[in-house]
Amino acid sequence: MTDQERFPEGFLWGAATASFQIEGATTADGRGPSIWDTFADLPGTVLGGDTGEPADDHYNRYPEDIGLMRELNLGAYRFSIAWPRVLPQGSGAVNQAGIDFYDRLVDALLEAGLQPWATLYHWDLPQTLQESGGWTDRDTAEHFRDYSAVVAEALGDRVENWMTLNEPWCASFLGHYHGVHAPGHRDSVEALTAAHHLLLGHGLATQAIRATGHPSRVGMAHNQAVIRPHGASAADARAARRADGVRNRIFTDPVLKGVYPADVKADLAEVTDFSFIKDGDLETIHQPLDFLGVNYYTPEWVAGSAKGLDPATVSGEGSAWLGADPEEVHVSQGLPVTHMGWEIDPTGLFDVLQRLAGESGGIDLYVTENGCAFEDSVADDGGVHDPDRIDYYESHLRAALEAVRAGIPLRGYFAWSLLDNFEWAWGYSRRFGLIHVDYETQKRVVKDSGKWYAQLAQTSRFPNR
Ligand code: IFM
Repeated sequence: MTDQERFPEGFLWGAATASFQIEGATTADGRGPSIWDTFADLPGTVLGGDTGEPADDHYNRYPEDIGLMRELNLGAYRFSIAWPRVLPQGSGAVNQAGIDFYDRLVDALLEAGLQPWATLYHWDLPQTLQESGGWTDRDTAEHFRDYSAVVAEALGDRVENWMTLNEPWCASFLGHYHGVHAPGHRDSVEALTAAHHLLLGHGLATQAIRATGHPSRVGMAHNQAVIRPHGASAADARAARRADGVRNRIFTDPVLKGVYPADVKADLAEVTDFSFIKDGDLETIHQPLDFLGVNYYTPEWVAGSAKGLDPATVSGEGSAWLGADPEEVHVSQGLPVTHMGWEIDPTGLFDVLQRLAGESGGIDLYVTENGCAFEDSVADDGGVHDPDRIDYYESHLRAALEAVRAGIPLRGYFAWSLLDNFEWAWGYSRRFGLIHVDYETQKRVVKDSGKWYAQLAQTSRFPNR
């Protein structure tokens, strides 16, 4: 193996999770309900009627989980803070017991030699705030700033790396347009309004973290979609431009450039007049960032119309993305898929890193999520043998290494996920972990992919297989 096969000195190896997906203990120690508790309780929203209980009972088992992180040789752990643990009503009275949990977690991580990387919003909005409109209500952005200030004040002496939002596209569009995530609404204007207020919240929270005076690096974790035209026609190119606008540039242009893209505003002129954007908002949103997180799983191919395509490959007719023309569709390419049905194409990871490196002006990039679900089970020998997941990780990490060699400032990689967990509308049926969790007994088993990742994290070289 040549040195070309080695990640650079100091490259950060981590794994990621999110509060609602792993913590369980949804009523412990004064935690208030979140929109995901409410949504999951509604019939037909989550596969199998699964809820945030028991998840991985990480709230009680975090010491064991940190032991496993050490076994995996991780240098960093990305987790999210549950807003309703800290402020059960979303604003107002702070629940000290909620802060205490994250205090204990952060202390234990540092003691184990792991850097804590905290995300402030990974979708568990306090239910009380939803009752006054949630992210469609401008005040929610200000409540998010206040909550961020409380957390950054409490943990900022030990947490240096902060992500304000995780995947604002999911929180706004899956939650308010497609209706498959909490709060489960289907309304274009709501979705666009929520997206703007999330971005405003990001800007305000960034200022609040910095105002604590603790040394901090602030970023955001984007699921920048890799949108590719299916064919060479002008209609496919137009569909790709439009989908890219509403999936990506509507988030990255305000954050990185302080503007909304003109073509997106024109495309959506019949949907909204954008009057939710107030004077000064774009300046607030456009805060200088210390890094950008990239969450990547799969590319998407789009076409201007389904005419002439195999119907079995086409999806999303009528509503492929917010603002899509009725004929515009997604087209699958027949590549191997994960248990999510997502096509596997590591070249998308290189492409997204290259693009964001160009757009973000040279700030550090981190892959803040990348990984795959497969149908794992514990074998008779007690192990979990998941060669497909190792293939997925290896191919994507080779793309990441190619990006590093091309001069892209990629500084680290967080596998999604540390543990099998609650995969939102798919409940516990989709397993993304490097560590298998038996939800009945809470027994953890490091999968073969976890052992493979542990070797990579130790040596920064691809293990022999
Ligand atoms: O599980 C999710 C995570 O919460 C956000 N990014 C995508 C993952 C896999 O779907």
